[in-house]
Amino acid sequence: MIPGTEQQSLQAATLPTMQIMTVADTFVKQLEAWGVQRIYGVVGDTFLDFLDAVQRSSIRFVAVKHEGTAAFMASAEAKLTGRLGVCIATSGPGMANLMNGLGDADQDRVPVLAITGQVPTKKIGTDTKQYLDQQVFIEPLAAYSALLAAPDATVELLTKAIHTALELGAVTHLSVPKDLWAMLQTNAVRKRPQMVKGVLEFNPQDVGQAAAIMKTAKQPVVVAGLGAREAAADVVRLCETWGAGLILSLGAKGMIDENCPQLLGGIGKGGSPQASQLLKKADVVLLAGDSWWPEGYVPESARLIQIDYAAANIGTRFHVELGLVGATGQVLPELVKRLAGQEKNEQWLTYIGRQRAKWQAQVEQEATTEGTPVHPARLVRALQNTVAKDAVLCVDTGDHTVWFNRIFAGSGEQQTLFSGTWRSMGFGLPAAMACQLIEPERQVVALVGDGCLGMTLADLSTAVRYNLPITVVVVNNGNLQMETDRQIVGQHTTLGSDLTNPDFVKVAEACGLAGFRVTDSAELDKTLEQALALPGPVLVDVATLPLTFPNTSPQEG
Ligand SMILES: Cc1ncc(C[n+]2csc(CCOP(=O)(O)OP(=O)(O)O)c2C)c(N)n1
Repeated sequence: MIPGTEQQSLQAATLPTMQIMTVADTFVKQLEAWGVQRIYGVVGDTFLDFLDAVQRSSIRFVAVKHEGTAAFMASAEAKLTGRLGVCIATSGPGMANLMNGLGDADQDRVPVLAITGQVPTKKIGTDTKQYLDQQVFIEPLAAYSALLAAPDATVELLTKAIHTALELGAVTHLSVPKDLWAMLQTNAVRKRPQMVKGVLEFNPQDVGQAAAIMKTAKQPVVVAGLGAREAAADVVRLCETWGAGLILSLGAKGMIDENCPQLLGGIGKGGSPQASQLLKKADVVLLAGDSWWPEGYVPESARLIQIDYAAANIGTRFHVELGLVGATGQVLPELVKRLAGQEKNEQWLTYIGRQRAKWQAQVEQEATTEGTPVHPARLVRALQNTVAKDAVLCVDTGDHTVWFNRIFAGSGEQQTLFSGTWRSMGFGLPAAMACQLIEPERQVVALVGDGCLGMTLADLSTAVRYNLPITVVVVNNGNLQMETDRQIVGQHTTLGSDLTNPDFVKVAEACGLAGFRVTDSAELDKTLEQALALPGPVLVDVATLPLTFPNTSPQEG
């Protein structure tokens, strides 16, 4: 149907009411049917009818200051809950602003639906203001994108977009021309299908093949990633049974109690040198739910086994001898069963213990460095001392991320959210706001650099608007330190990487947050405790040393 031509005949009075609704109401009811509770966005004239429908529904529209914030919030919601995150923007510039947050969702493979208003149908393809071929624009980031071209396609397109996002862990996108929202359509909203998924039964021979490789190991190592979050206890059990060292990738930070005796920290820039040395010596490495491995850290001669729920993730970045496609929670217990009772290499375990002691001594030394300004490691230690055992930590992108990764010893119950693969600045504040909206009772902390906060500063007032008691901790070193490090190590100028910052405490107070400033490590723990105990949003600006991160290499990302 050409939009508009049959609308007059679709009078609600003459047709069954169940079947006749505006596109906007149908859209909203279909989102409700899939359990969507929040939509993040910035108002635009291309979806005002949609907002009216949201107002009539159970869904909350979360109005933010920048569409990038909206997309990061949707991505963070998906990262925290595994459910669909939804964001909305207007055509042209609104959509362009969304893209950074969508990049984050895409690369961290979480389900996000982006909705964008489009110019009126009769203007599509013309030179009209704010027109953009949205499907072409979003193509590299979205697993599915479509333009709603007729009211009766609403239910089918939206179901496909939601379903695809959830099944693939991907970004999907729908464009809706502004004139379509108010039109009537005739299809009933579809209930979310109940999904009964078969339990993956591994052929015993195939699991046996993995166990056989593992039994050849004299120096085994497990690398666990975010994909093993649900199976953290199984990861530890496997390491015990197999006598393996344990290394966590960045996304898995906080997933396992750091008192685990075989845990040697992380790999990559924020990791421990001991973990890298361990990997160099490893003869068999099992990757559990981890497809991220920084270049230069992949052992050349070890035999690699990778467990991942998606076959597409296996062996894409490094050579894998055997891939096991399935949930870590299903595969790991099978491996534990097959390795039970096998003799462990005590020498290897002693070596792991020694390396762990060395690593812990180094961390201890850095984390207890006192003084003014504050050492970034000391700041991370203060956070570790003061945050709740089940806190959510939203960590932004910069040297503060790698200090966090290096120093923070989690309880195993905390959840840490990063812009893991996209590595965008400006993730921390939006992510913390989304997490606090979703879990109002839980303690939520954002750890952000001064450069990162500068990118999202306007949205401090969003935390006030929704009375979100988040604590924003600013690592204020006056620099885009991660890039300054690379400039210095690569013998470049430091052009452009110094920052001209406002007084963050004054800005916070002007926005309605409580503000604290810390310049000396002696005040740190006490101030954080005070800030964390406040019932409303608070910012703690910590003056930190502009240190070049240890072992920075000019190439490493
Ligand atoms: C949106 C975006 N722009 C630029 C970069 C490149 N970049 C990575 S880290 C970084 C510096 C971050 O500075 P800051 O927030 O002050 O944190 P610090 O490194 O000082 O801890 C920059 C510019 C990026 N990752 N994302």
